Amino acid sequence: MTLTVEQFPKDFLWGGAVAANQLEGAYNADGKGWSVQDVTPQGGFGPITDEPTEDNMKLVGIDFYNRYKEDIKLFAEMGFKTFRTSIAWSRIFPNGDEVEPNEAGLKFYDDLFDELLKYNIEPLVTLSHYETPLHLAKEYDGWVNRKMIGFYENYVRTVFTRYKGKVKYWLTFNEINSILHAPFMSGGIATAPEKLTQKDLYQAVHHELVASALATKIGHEIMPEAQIGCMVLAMPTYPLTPNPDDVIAVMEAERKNYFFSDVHVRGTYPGYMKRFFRENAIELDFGPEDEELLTNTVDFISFSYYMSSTETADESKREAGKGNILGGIPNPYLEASEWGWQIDPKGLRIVLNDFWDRYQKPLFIVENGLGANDELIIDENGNKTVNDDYRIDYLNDHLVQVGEALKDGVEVMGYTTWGCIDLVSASTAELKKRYGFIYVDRHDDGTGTLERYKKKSFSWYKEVIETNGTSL
Ligand code: BGP
Repeated sequence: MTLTVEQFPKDFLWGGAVAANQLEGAYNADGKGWSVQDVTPQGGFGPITDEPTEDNMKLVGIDFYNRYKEDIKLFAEMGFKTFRTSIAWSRIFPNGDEVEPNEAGLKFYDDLFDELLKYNIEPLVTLSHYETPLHLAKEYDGWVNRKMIGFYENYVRTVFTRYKGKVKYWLTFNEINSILHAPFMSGGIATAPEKLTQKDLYQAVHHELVASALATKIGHEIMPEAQIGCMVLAMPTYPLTPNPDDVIAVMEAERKNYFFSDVHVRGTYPGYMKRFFRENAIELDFGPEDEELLTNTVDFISFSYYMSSTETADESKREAGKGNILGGIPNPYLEASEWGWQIDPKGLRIVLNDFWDRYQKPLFIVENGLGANDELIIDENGNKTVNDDYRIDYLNDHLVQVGEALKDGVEVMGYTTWGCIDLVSASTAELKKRYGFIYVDRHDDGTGTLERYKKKSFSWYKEVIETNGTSL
C-alpha cells in the first residue's frame, strides 16, 4: 500500500463558470424569447416588471453573445481545461412550449462549443440556470405544473441530440435546492411566495427531480459517453452551541439540502422527507412512472460553495438580514464579504468530506468565488488593471482546503471559479458585484465601453493551473 498522495490529479478540470443570462446579453437577438431574468431588474429576485426595462443589466450583460471569441481566448491563455456555461432555454425554445426549436439559437451554441474545443477546453453545460422561458412562468406557473416535465424533456432531447460529440459534461438544474428560497428565479413559479402553498412548492420540487432523472436517462441513451450530474447549493451548517437541540436544528436544516442530492444519488425519497410531508399534511402527486424514473441516478455531484451557515433552536438568536444568505445567525468566528456572505474556506473541506462520506461519488466544485466592488487602476506600465489581492487570498485559501480534502481521500473531478469574467450578479442583478479574473468596463447605470482588462488574479490563476495546484 502506498501512502503517497498526489494532491491534484493529472486530469483535474480547472476552469471557470458562468451562466448564459448573466453575461450573454442579446436578450432578444436571433429569435430568443424572454426568460424570467429579462423581467428582473436591479434589486434581485423582484419585483418583476411586465416587460424588460432599461435598467435590467442582463439585457446587455457583458455582450458575451458577440464577444465570446475574445473572452474564450483569454480563458485559454489562463490554461482553462473546462468552461461551465448554460444554454439559455429561451434561445432554443423562445416560449418553451413549442415543438420545433429555433435554429439560430442552436447555431449560437454550436459555434460557442466549437470555439472552446478549438482550445481543448471541455464545455460543462448547465441545462437550466435560472432561465425558465417567461411564457412558461406566466402560462403554467413554472414547475408547479407537471407539463413542465414534457417541455423540459423536449428541450434537453433537442440539445443532447445536437451537441452530442461536443459536450460530455452536463448539469441538469443549477442549485436545484434554491427553488425553496427563490421560487420565481429558480423554478419559474409566478405565484407570489406569500401565496405559494407548501404543497405546490414541493410539487414543483418533485417535478424538477423527475425531470432531472429523465434528462439523465435520455442523456445516457443519446450519449453513452456523457457524464451527467446534479448541481446543488452546498452550505455546511454549524450548531451555534453544543446544545443537542441546536445540533438537531442543524440536522433539520441540512436535510433540506441533502434531500435533493439524496434523490439524485440514491434514486428514491429519503425517510426524513416522507416524515416531513406526513407531518405537514403535504400529499404529493406522483405520476405512475415517477418512482421508476427517479432510479436514473447521476454520475457525479456538482455544487456551488460560497459560505457556511449557523443554526440554533433558539429563535431569539435569529437576526434578520444578518449571518448568511439562508441563515440569519452570524458565526462569530468568520469574516464576511462586502455583501455579508461569511467567508469560510475550511467549510469547503467539510462539505467535500460530507458528500464523499455520504455517497462515494465523484464531486465537482462548479462555483466558488468572491464578489467584490473592484477598482480599475492604471499600473506602472500604463495598463488598466485591478489589484485584487483579496480575491487571490479567497481563492487560494479555498483551494488549499480542496487540497486537504484530496489528501483525505475525497474524489474531486474539477474546480470552476464562479464568474471567471465579470458578469451580472444573480442575487442583486448588479454588475458592481464582480467575481472575474477579467474586468469588464460596464456599470450599473448602463455606461462603459465593455472593454476587457486582466486583473492581478488572472496571472495568479494561470500559474495555479500551469503548476496543477502546486503553486498554492
Ligand atoms: C449562485 C448562482 C450563480 C451566481 C452565484 C453568485 O447562487 O448559481 O448564478 O450568480 O451564486 O451569486 P451572486 O451573483 O448573487 O453574487
